[in-house]
Amino acid sequence: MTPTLTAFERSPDRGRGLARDMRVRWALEEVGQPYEVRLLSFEAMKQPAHLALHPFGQIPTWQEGDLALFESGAIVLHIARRHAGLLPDDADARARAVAWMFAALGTVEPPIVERSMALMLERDQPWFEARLPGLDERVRIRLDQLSRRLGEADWLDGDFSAGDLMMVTVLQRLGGSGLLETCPNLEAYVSRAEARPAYRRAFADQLAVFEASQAGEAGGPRACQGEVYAVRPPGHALNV
Ligand SMILES: N[C@@H](CCC(=O)N[C@@H](CS)C(=O)NCC(=O)O)C(=O)O
Repeated sequence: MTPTLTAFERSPDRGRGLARDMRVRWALEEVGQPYEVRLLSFEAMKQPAHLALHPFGQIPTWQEGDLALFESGAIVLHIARRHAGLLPDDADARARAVAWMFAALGTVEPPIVERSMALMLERDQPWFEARLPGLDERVRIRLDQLSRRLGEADWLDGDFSAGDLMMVTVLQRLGGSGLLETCPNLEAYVSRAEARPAYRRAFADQLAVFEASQAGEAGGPRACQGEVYAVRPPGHALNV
């Protein structure tokens, strides 16, 4: 059965591939599995039909027969376990690849998201300028540690794996911040991943969705100085 994932009907990142359906699209392209995409408006994501699939009213979700999943990490892990190409055969190496997935989502992503949410939502606060250096520093610490571990290697642990896929999608969220550039080996790591044919196919597909959404439409999300802003219903923080 062909799986269906959900994605933004009109991604606030303007097709830069930062929305988390990109992780799932990329994983599916890596393992060569076809899929369908159901596009959702921000309003539809908060309706009961979608909340039944995703308790937090977000994308992506995954439906395949009787199985419904949410959380990009869980979905990518599911794909990687079912299909060859994203996890090594050796049991120990497989466990380490999964550890890198968790590291990406649980250790590296939180300070990056905290920083971008502050830029998005707190910029006008009088204390924002004083807060930003601390947010930058927390990101820099993780980047330095990751950079030291990666060293001169192409990938985090042997061949490209779901751990690299997840880590790269997390690091991409630093685009425009100037922080990734402080670690040239991490910058090269991201570029190496982005050159993969599977990544390029997934990127093109999500970009085509955004471009179609823009045809004939005015207003909506806009990008400013590398950070993403979006028109959103009052009281809703829009988490890209
Ligand atoms: N931890 C979740 C995060 C999901 C998430 O933040 N999705 C964003 C798009 S990338 C979203 O749906 N934002 C809209 C909202 O939070 O209302 C995952 O990895 O799937």
